[in-house]
Amino acid sequence: MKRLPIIISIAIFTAIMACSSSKTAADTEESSPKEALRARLQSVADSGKTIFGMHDATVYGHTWKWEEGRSDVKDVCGDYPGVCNWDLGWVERGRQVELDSVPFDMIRRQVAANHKRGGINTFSWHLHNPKTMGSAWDTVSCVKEIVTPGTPLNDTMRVWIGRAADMIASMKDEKGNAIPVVFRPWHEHTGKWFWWGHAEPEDFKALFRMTREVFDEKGVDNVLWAYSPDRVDSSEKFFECYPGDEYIDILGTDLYDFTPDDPEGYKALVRRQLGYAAEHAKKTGQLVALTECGANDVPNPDWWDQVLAEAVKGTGVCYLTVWRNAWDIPEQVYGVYPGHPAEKSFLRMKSDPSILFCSDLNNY
Ligand code: BMA
Repeated sequence: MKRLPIIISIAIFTAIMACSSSKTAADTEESSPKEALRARLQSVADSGKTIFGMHDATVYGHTWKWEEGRSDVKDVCGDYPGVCNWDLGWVERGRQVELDSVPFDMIRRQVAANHKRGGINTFSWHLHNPKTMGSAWDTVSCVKEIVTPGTPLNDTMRVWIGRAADMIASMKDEKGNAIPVVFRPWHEHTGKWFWWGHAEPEDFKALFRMTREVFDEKGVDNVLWAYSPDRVDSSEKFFECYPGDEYIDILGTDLYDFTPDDPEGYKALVRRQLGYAAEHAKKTGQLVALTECGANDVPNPDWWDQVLAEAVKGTGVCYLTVWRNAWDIPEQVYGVYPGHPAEKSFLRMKSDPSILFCSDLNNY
């Protein structure tokens, strides 16, 4: 074959490379909303920092409700949490409000508002027991039937998961683009308080895989998937019900502080359990998060900066999420509010450069 002059060869080669590299599958992947979210969380983890998050943070608080965009956290420190968690409970039955009475339309608006200001949105799901139509806390066993094809409960659950998928797919920005979110179904399965906590390990894995399958069938792809066992005493237990790396993007864990008189005990618990996740994530490149935590009523006035912020330092956790300041149950306080005895500690945590709030996320 006749040789082309060197300069023409270089030009052709460069043109081919430019063309093909702008269209590779990897590039398309990287520019998807989900991959953009993964990259942001990864860069937070790489910087050794942790985003502070809270459940239902901008729709109600300790003494108020349905003031969209208000936040007890912002009332105290002038900034929003960087992660807002929302719940899908009751979407499975086609309801317009979730189980704590937050309208799904309000959630949609607040997810978009949080996304617009640079915040990250996550979802949990306290869904009904499909066998009894009782609540998530109705522990009548049903998972084996759910994961057995051809059973009525399998059909029901496919419809229910489909409704969750549609709701998540409906999270859009003002231009109509999908907003990437973290979804954390079947949380705290190592505890015995939710019906899915009573499944055999293989059935639990099948339930998780089936959930992803339904999302995939519907083409819902704006989701990073999180796994979040409650406290366990070994790495084996942590991964006993794990559906597999291909199903999970974020290795999370839910750990509440029930021992306010023993701050060292809680810190050790958090570090030990996040260690199980981090050890695995080191091999796979997954993210690690403290997906739910809190101390009800925050009885230790130094808890935020001296216990929580200290517990996550050096663990590689990209975000932590505390539960709600319940509008309907005044004794349920997992965040802060103006005048709370631990307010000063919260402000000290806010000024810790390793704990990020919403406005810090513009750098990620
Ligand atoms: C629980 C409590 C309940 C609430 C549920 C779902 O931990 O806060 O009051 O209904 O979460 O948000």
